[in-house]
Formats: sequence, structure tokens, C-alpha cells
Amino acid sequence: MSQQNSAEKTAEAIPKIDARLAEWMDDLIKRLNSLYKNEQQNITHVMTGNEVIAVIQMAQNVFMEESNLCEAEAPIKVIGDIHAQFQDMNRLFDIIGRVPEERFMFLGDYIDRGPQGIEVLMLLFALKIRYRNRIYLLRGNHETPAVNKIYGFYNECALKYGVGIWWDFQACFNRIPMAGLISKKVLCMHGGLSPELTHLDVIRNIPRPCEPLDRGLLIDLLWSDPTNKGEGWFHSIRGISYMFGRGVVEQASKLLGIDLIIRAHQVVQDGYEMMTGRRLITVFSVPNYCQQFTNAAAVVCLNSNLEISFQQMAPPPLPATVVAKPAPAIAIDTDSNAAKADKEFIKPFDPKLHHVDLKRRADSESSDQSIEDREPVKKSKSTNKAGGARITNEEGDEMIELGSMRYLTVRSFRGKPLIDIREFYVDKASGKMKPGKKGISLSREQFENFKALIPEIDEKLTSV
Ligand SMILES: [Mn+2]
Repeated sequence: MSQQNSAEKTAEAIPKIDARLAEWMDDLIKRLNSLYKNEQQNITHVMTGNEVIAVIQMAQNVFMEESNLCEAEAPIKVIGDIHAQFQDMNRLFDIIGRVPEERFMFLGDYIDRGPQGIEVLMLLFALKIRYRNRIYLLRGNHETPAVNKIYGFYNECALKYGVGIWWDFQACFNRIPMAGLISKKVLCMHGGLSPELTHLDVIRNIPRPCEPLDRGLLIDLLWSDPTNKGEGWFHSIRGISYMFGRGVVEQASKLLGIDLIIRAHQVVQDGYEMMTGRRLITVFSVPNYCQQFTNAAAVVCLNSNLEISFQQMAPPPLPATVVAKPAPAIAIDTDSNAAKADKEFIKPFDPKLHHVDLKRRADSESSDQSIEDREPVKKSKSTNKAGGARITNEEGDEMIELGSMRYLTVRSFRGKPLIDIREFYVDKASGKMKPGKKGISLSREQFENFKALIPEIDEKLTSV
């Protein structure tokens, strides 16, 4: 489809930018697209470090021109976690279309876990600079230094361009909008609601640059999760922020004057999940997350009447040696028939279909529980400081606590010492520590090259 046709379709012009800048971005987008289905090359073959820094700075200037609650209009497609899966993101674009023909809002977590985080950011930043009203980028919890130092992005920066560039990225992340609002009615963020979110102006008034620390509104927007375990606020198994139930979502929707919340942050088996109460959707947009799950990827599509549908990408087959499992349900109705009806409420995307109208949702079931009636918030026990406590896991390896339920283990793999960093959580049923998402695994040899760069870990290792 030509740009002219798409402009007619949305009756909206693409803002004019400097002709030389447009030419530069068009060329850069072309170079980055050449990395799709190209295993021989990575970003260092198509961009110099200086060009990366220039793009970071131009993108952060564009972010600062937007509100911290960045406003967009439907029709739009809302996209969840990408986690450095650049190849999968491009496969997704093959299905859902590309900027500028389509308009996208991304909900953050562009980096960490996967191999091509810088590629993901550079393509999205270049598109943002070139077509600022066709793509909106929100911040995820991985776009914070405490997280992306540990989960892969720091190492990726160090390997591809040197560690200096990591600092440029952090400065930029502190300027990415914390939330989005579509057609005044659909609130989007990476994590979820916050007890401090009593008016949309609370988000608009957050000054930038801002760095989410260990608690409060900024942390909740990036970290909180929905739950079907009750109506109110709950302690989170993540050890940071909270979980919120259906009653909180109903009350917040009234208070904020919104119809729907779309958030990401948790892998879901079909790529999308409707929370009980039909006022919140979780969306996750890469398949086979970390090769640990068999999940599909999906995006949520809102048409100009705010009717909701989805587009989905099936997970590609995994290598036979990889053991992956289905992603668990997170906040669906506990009654399986009701859960099925909620799921079917969101129709597959078909431009010819008459979609279910969001505005005709059955409001009769809304809870009248006052927000004051919610359960008292339980304070998180864990801290962000390195704890240093030592425990022994089921295999007999000694693990050293790094803080926030992250543990470092030095174990032997084929006769070589292997450094493993993982998140753990306390399993409610057994009360035992269970390994969560996989972190970094490095051989001791590789680790020697990195340890000076990760002082938090270095400190603990000297006592191994
Ligand atoms: Mn996340």
C-alpha cells in the first residue's frame, strides 16, 4: 500500500521533518531491515557507535515533546513485550503490517533476555524520529538500569559498542513516556495500576527525566500485575510493587474515566488474555518467550470505533533439545465457561467483520466496592540492595543472594565453572524457593571479561 493511500485511509498527514533527516532515517530503516533473516550480520555491520548515539539523542528529544501520558488516536495496534527478539518482531510485522501504513503503540520491554535489543531499539527509534504520529513507544520495567544491567542488555552493549553506550541508553529511557491514552478511553502501560493513580493528570505531571526506584507510582506503572485472586490490592510475588484485583480495575476505570486498560509485562499462552471483568487485556508480542514457553505472540487491534480484535502469530517449532511449557493463566475468570466467554469477547482481526463494540459492554456486573474498602497494601519485604545471604539449592549448589530474589550460582558445566544468575520466587503451596526466569549464564572465562563491569556481582564473587 502506498503512503498516499494510507494517508487517505486515516485522513491524516505524516508530519513533515527536515528533508535530510528524513533521507537519513529512510536509509537507516533500510539498513536495519537488511538484518531481518540475516544471521551473518548484526547491528555493528550497519551502524557505527556514533550513529547509534545520534539516534538515541534524536529519539529522546521526540519523547520529551510528548506528554508522559502520550496520547494517540485509534485505529491503532497495541504491542506488548519484545525482549530483544528482533527477528520475531519482524516476523510479526510481516503479519500485522508496518509503520507508516499501520499505527502502533508499544508497551515497553524492548530489550534484555534476547540477543538483538539494540537492533530492536534502533529500528523503533528510527521509525519514531521519521513518523512520530504513526508509532508510540512507552517505557517498560526493563528500560531501567537496575534491570537491564543484569538481564542481558548491558552485556549486549559491552560486546557490540562498548559499555559507554549503555549510559546513553539509560538517559534516553528516563525520557520515554510512562503511559499512553488512546482516543481518551483506553489507558496503556507496561505493568499496571497504582494506588497513587487517582487521576490521569498524576501521570501527565510526572517530571522527566525520571528514574523509577524501589516503590511508588513509577514502579507500579512498570511492575504491577492483575490477579483473579480477589478484588483488592495484594502483595506481589515479584517482591516489588503489587497485584490488583477486579474491584480495583472497576474502581480505577470509573475514577479515571476510561473503558479499558491494555498492559503487557507477563507472558500469556495465546499472546493475549482478557482479565475477569473485561476491563483489562494483557498482551505479549513475541512467541516462545526465552525458549522456555510455547506461547504465541499477539497484538491488540483497536478500530476507529474502539472495537477490539487481535492478530496472532503462532510459535515457530522449537529445536528438539529445547524443553518449553505453556505459559500459565494470570487473571482470567476462575470459572472456565466465563473465562471462555471473556476470551471470545475479543474477535480475531478481520477488516470485514463487525467487531464487538467495546461501548456496549455489559456494565451491570460492575462491582460497587469502594476503593477505600480494598484490602490493606502489604509492604514488600525484599530490597534492591545486594543481600549477600547464602542458601543451598536442591542440587546442592551454593547460591549467593544479589537482592530482589536474584541469586548467583557458580556451578560446574562439562568440567568448566559456569556462572548462573537467576530469579527465584517462593512457591506458595510448598513454601520452597523455585527458580523463575532464567538470567545470565556465562562461563568463568567469559565472566572474567565482564565482572569488572558488574561491580554488584564482582563483590560477591570474590568471596566464592
Ligand atoms: Mn516487564
